[in-house]
Amino acid sequence: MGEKFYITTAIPYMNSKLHLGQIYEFIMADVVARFNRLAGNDVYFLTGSDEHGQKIYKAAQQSGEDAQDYVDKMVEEMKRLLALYHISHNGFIRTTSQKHQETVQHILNRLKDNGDLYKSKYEGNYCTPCETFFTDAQTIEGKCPDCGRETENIKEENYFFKLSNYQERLIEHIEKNPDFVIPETRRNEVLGLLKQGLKDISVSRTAVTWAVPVPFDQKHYCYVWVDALINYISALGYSSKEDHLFRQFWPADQHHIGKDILKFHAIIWPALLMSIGVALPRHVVVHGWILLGEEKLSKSKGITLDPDQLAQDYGIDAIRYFVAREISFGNDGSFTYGALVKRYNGDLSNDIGNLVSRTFTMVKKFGAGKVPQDCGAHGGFQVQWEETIRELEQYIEKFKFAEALSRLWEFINKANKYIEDTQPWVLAKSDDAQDRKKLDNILYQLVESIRLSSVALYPFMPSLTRKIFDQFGIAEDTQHMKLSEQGKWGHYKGGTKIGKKEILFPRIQEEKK
Ligand code: ME8
Repeated sequence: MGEKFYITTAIPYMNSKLHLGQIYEFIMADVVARFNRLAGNDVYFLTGSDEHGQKIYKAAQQSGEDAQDYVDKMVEEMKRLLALYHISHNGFIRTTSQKHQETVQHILNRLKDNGDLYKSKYEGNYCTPCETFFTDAQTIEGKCPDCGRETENIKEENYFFKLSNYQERLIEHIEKNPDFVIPETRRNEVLGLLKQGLKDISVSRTAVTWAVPVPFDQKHYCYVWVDALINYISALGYSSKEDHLFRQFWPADQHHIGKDILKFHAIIWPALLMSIGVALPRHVVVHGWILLGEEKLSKSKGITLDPDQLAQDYGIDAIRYFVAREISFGNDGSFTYGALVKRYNGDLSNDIGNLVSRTFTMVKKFGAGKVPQDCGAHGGFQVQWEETIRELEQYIEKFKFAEALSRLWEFINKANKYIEDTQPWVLAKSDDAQDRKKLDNILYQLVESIRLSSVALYPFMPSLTRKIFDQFGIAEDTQHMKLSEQGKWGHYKGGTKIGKKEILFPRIQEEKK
């Protein structure tokens, strides 16, 4: 039996349709979640929606809707996109849910009882798009240092959280747990911030009422970031009677987030947890940004990065593959159609697509539509597979997704070369029984190589695996595969009747305009 594995994504703001940057985070967390299931771990994958605060309230007002109706609709839209992109989350937490709000109130009470809250005047700046407070010194000509937009000058009485009290303990924790923040560059960034010194932070607002009410002061509403961070434990039932998930899965093994929200996850969140006496998450895994580069300007030419359009034009598998293969995880990466088409036509259509297609055709022609039985003579392929999967697992553990895929492609292309080298069509012409045996063995090994590649690809392209299995008549339940069984050479014995041929990745003739 494997280990428990709790993985979360950030919960996106529900003020607009999900964009590719947010979807990128879901895809990569999904790859990790699916890989852990394949490895036999007991996975709980959480995502959800950040629904409170000024930004969302404004968006609802602008669309002339009641805020709750507005977020209800946005959440449905988000869930539709999660399903479209094959995100396999186990839980979905909404910050406007009763359960979540009760936990937020419980925690505010706890912080107050601990003496970690005090009331004071806040005078400074607020960036609504980032939902962040900035001092005058932090702003750049009055603009937000993070997003460059105008900030609002605010003067309010707020409750403050004594973040400054946690500075030393946070430094100690990060120094003792060097992989608390991954990658190292982000860890150093956090340590830098901590060593500069921490200021106490506002955790309530009076001017923003689309928020969780502070239980001990009617005039105050919880600051949206404190509200949002708590999702990671409210979703598991922390502070409620139904807390079995919390007991089973907390602490989180991985919080996946983008680089812009590092401070909230690596400083504020752990400090809040320390204050309420809850264990800290094991790793905060930080990815870079998807940059649209100059193509962002090409909307007028009809180029769009709309997730629905991308799905329609290239298919979900190809988009998932592309971001995992092309972007060096942890760094920023450009999304360009040129690179997408190149990967699509090269890696997908040419390499794996052709391997499947040629093998299918040969099984149909030379094997009378039936995959030959495993005869036990596996030669070098078995060893190569074992090396491939071992290295692939190591890469994934280190979040080196591009390298993992590149390593798998070496194996796939060895299978392609095996066809050239063994020339099954020559053997097929021979009447010799030995040649027939050889041919059968070649075909079996090709199908087994394809099947195993499909198992390893399942976390990246779950629907591709199903399609490939169907073509070769493999009735495996893809959702419940384990590397220790289905990932072993020879697990499949052959003898299945092939299904219908389907071109997996029809070539794209030219760059989409
Ligand atoms: O920050 N490339 O929500 P959000 C890659 N509600 N990742 C990107 C990206 C891009 N271009 N743009 C955004 C929030 N992201 C809060 C989170 S969690 C308790 C509360 C990532 O909708 C971003 O870094 O602005 C974040 O991890 C996630 O998408 C949601 O961003």
